[in-house]
Amino acid sequence: MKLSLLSLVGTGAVLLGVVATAVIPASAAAEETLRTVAAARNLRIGAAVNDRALETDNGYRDKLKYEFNSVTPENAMKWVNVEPEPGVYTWARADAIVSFAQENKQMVRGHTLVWHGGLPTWVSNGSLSDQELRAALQRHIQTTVKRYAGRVAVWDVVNEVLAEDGTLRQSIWLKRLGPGYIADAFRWARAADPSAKLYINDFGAEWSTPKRAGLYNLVRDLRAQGVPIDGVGFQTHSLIQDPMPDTTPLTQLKSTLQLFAGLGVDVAVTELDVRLKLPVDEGKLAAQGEVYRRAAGACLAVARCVSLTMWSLTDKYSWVPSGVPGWGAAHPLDEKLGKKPAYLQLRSGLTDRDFTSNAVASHSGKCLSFSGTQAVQAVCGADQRLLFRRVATKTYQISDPSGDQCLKVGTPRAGIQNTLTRARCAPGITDYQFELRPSGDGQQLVSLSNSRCVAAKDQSTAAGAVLELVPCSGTPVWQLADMPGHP
Ligand code: 9MR
Repeated sequence: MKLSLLSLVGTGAVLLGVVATAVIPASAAAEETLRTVAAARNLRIGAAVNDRALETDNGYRDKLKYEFNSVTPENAMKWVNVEPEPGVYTWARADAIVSFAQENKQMVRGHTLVWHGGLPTWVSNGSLSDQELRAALQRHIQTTVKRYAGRVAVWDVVNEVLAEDGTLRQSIWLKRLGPGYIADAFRWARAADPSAKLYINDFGAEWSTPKRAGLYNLVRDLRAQGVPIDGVGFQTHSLIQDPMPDTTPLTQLKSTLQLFAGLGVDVAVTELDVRLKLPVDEGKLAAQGEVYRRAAGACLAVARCVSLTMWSLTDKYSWVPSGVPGWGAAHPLDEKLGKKPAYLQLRSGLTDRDFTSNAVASHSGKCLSFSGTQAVQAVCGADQRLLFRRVATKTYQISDPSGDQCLKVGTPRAGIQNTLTRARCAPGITDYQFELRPSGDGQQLVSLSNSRCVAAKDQSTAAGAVLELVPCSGTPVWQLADMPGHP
C-alpha cells in the first residue's frame, strides 16, 4: 500500500523524498488491529468463541488473539454443555477458553447462566418439581460463577427474559418459578463472585420497541429493589435486506444505549452481527460495513458503553447459515479469515476522531493547501499538514493545524456553488463540513453543502492549481496517510 502510493507521487527525487516522509506514519510497522484501536479508546472489543475452532484452527486462534481483548464463549458455558447430566460436570471446553483469555490478557464475558435455551434435558423435560428446579438453578449459578470467580469479569446472568410485547417471556423459568427468578438469579450470582459485573442481555431492544420499554422498566424496577444488576447487554443481531426496514441500520442504537446508561448501569453491545440475504454482492457488503461502523460509533459515543462484542469474528464459523436459512456472511472476516469491508469499517469506526495528515491528491502527488484565501494544491511538506476535526461520523472540518482557518465552500457566484476558499472556522455550518468517503485506495472529500467533491481545476497536476468542487463520479481521490484506521 505504502509502496504503491510512492509510485504515484510523481517524478522529482526531492518531491518523492518530501512526500515519503509526510505520508508514512511512524506506526506503519505495526498494523493497527481492532484490539489496538479499541484499547486506545478504553473499549473492550470482543468476539464469541467457537471452542472447537479454538482447538483446531491456528489462523482462527491468531485472529482472536490479536484482534480482540474480550471473549465470550459462544456455547461452552451453556448449561447443556457444563452439566449434561445432573451432577456430571464437563468444564473442559469452557476452561480452555478461559485459559486462552488469561494467556492473552483478555476479559471474559460469561454466557449465560439463565436462559430458556441451551438447557440439558434433565432440566427441561419436566421431571423436576418446582422446588427441585429452583434448587438446580441456584446450584448451577453458584457452581459456575464460583468456578470462574476472578477469571470471568462479566456474566450474562439472565438472557432473553422478555417477550416481544415487553412482558416477561413465558419460559420454563417464569412458568415454574414465577417472576422472582430474575432477582434471585442476580443475588445468587453476586454472592458467588462479588467482583463480577452482572448483566441482563436481550435482542430486539436496540430501537424503540415494546420490548425496549419492557426492558427499561424491568431494569429500573430491579435496581429500585436493590437487585445487584450492573449492566444491560444489547445483542444487536442485525440484517441488511432490500428494501431496508428503518430499524436495520441501527440508527437508534446510540440513543438506546444512552437511555439505559441513564439508569446508572453499564451498557454493552454483546452479540453484534449483520447478516446478508444470500447471494452476497458488493452493495450488500458495503451496506453491512456501514452498519458495523455505526455500531462502533454508537458505543464509542456513550461513556458507559464498555464493550462491543461480535457474535463470531468470521463467516468460517457462524450460527447464521443454519440458524437463519438463506442468510449468511454476517461477520467482519470472510471464510478464509480475510478482512471484509465490514472489518475495515469497524476499525475505522473505532478510530473515528480528530487527526492531522497531509491530503495528497493521487492524480498529482500535490497536497491540499491554501494560498491566501484560495484553496490550492501545493508541493507537499510540513506546512501542508491539515487538521481534520470530526463533527459527525465520517464528517470533518478541514483546517490548518491550529484549527483557526478552515476549508469552506465559497459564496455562490451566479448560482454556481463550486468554489472553495479559506475562512475562519465556524461550528455547525455545512459549508465547512466534508465527508471522507472511501473510494479506490483513498478518500473523496465530499462537501456536505452540495455533495460535490474537492478536486484540482481541470485535473491540473501543477503546483498552485486552484481547487474547486466538481461532481464526484470519477473524481481523483486524496490519500490521508495519517488518518486513524488507515488500512
Ligand atoms: O451462536 C449460538 C449457536 O451456535 C447455538 O447453536 C445457539 C443455541 O445454543 O445459540 C447461539 O447463540 C445465541 C446466544 O447464545 C443468545 N442470543 C442469540 C444467539 C444466536 O442465536
